[in-house]
Amino acid sequence: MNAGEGDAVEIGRSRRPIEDERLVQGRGRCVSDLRPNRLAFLAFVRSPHAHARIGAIDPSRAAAAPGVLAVLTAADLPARPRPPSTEHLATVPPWLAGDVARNVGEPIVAVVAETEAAAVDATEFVDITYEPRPAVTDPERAMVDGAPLVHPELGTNVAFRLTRGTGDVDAAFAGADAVVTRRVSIPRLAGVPMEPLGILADWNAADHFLTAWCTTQAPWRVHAVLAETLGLGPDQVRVVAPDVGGGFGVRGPVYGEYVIAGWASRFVGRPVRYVATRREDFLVTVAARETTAEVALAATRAGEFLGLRVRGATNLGAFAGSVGPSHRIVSLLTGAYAIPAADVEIAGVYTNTMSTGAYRGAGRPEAALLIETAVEAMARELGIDPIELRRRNLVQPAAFPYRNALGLTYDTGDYPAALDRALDLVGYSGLLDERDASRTSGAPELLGIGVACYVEPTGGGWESGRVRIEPDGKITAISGSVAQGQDHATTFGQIVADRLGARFEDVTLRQGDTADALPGVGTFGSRSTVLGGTSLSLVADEVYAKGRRIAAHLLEAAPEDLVARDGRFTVVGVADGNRFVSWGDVAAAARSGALPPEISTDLDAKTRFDSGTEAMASGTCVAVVSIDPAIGTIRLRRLALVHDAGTAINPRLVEAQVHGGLAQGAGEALGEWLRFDDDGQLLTGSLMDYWLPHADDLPSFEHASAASPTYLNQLGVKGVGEAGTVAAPPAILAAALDALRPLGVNHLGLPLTPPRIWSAIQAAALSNL
Ligand code: MCN
Repeated sequence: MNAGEGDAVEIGRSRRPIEDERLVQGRGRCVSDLRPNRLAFLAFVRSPHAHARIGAIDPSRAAAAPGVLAVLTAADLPARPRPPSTEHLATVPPWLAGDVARNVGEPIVAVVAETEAAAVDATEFVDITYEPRPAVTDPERAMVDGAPLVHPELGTNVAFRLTRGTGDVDAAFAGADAVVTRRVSIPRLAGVPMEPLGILADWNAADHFLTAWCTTQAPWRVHAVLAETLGLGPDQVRVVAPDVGGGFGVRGPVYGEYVIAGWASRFVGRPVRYVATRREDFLVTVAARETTAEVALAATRAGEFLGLRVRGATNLGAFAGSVGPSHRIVSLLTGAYAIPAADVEIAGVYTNTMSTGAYRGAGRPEAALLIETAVEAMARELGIDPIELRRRNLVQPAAFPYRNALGLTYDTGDYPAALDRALDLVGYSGLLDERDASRTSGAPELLGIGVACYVEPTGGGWESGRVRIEPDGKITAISGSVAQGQDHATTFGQIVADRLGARFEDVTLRQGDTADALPGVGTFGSRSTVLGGTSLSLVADEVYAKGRRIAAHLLEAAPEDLVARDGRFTVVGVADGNRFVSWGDVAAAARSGALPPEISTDLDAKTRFDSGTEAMASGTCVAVVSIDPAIGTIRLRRLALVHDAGTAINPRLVEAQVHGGLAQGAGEALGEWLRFDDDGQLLTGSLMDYWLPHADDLPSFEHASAASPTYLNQLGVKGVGEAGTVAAPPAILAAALDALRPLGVNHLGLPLTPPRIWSAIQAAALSNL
């Protein structure tokens, strides 16, 4: 028996993360810390127009500018291959725009120079003539006949209409006692990782080999695209994700800037680095959310949900190679509730804005906001307490595995228990008294309490893992996952140590480097613990079994009688403290050549794990806000989350993830908003204009666990990375509506900026006259 099977020492332990000290002290190595000899720099001329025909491009003045090594246009690069996608979904951006620019910021010319300043200066000398064309930035307007077409050859701006549903929805609505309908607009967001987009590409002409270090969550994706575009074999490219200052989903795509840097490095025969400025990062990095939908919910008088109908449109920006987060939205719209019939549709629409994609939650927050808004509205309509209404409709523990009306399977959970736990955590009845007092005492601020229940599918696809016992008995674990701050070295080290019965200190994790020759997928979608963790656990078990066989031979015992703990194999029930062999002894024996041939000496194993079905994490969030009705300001007083991550490998890190997610969710609710004017110019393209929450905008978060281990993997783990971003916006919105209830405000949109709140209060006052 290894320690991982029933006698866990590390799993469940709140270890301090081993990577944080280095990162917090600024000793990380990010792309911009890398300065090889003869480093050259890349800068881009980007479209100033949201939509324009590009006329003549004259790079001659730029090419002659001091320090300039090369000026590249679309004509110098190979065409970008279209993904094998269907219908209107094969519109990947060209590496550099050739004849048409489709959004502000689209790269048109790349300049390589001796210094960063020389490269940026030279971009000013590129002469381009543009014929501006009408642009469209709003997806609903883009769907109207006669709207400017982003890709005229498609004849429409609608890239897809994604539908899901089962059950007789018409009958459900016809037979309902109550129907509520709400229009919900989810603002466009930016991911804003601390480190802007960056790449350093280094072509070695002698070896015909390209090495690229980049800010990616998926080095193997970048590897594939670089190899294909540069016409290189897989063994001629190495991609490394060094320390990456935040990914949040928006570092998942393969950005054209990566490819151009690789191309430029080969062209000038020098290492070439590109690091976006913050303003460029706002223009280039995929944006997210921006979905508007009408949601209708039908229920009986007693509050039993009967049916759900949703029609919505999401802004794809100028290009889309897949349906992106929309596939999540359409499968999650029934949320944590048992709704027997549903009929939903989300249209993906092209506009002249930068492309959108996955950002922490990626479809889960959109779905949660839509269903929770409808649930709140229904509670008001029926006059039923919103918590009681939720309780009556939550998927019950006995129903698992549960298949929702949109075709998604939920594995395990106890949603009512999580709800109760969350209410306990905040001392709900006391809070109600405080809220009621704020309504009657003439206090300057109104208090509001909001609750949201959510589900978070985690761990889709496959991931790889490899475990190797080194000659000295130390352990190397290699994962296809790659952390950008999630502390995988700690968590995965804990898993491997337990499964091998080894010391945590003896395990080293390697990840993020394709030179490790372990093809992997990457880190996003709260997948790494479920898939990366489980694959390491499985291979550690395999290595353990081989190691134990060797140890048994050395100890002259039966393998089944051995146990490994703290790096040593001992015979169960034998008190002799000297009768043990360490992993070092096992490794030495394996190399000695002295073992009988029937004993395997290969202490190195790798595997891929695919759980088939995603593990459904879930939970409940409670928010408390206060609003000054005189000026519309809102203050987030409390934010509490009870999350079910199944088995928590490291409860401290689960909580850390919850905190990060809640902060980003609070940002979405309270102020974040990426906005364009009608001409497609970005209005909030700097940190002076794009509001992000500061520490003093946020309360001290509260968190508790509700563990329902999954049967989908041997560790029982579910993910947690996105929980807070899914849960916080609807809870905060519900709290704001609760605060304003005495003033007759029935509907509010995100973000909850003071002018919007104030306007809603004024509108309610006018309609109550
Ligand atoms: N964990 C655990 N036990 C579990 C589940 C998770 O101990 N049962 C802990 C582990 O420390 C694990 C971490 O929580 O390392 C996150 O686990 P998981 O939910 O599997 O998520 P991933 O590791 O796949 O990380 C992705 C997730 C996502 S989708 C976004 S977006 C996000 C997030 O992580 N981006 C982040 N958290 C982030 N945190 C930082 N600092 N930076 C980002 O870019």
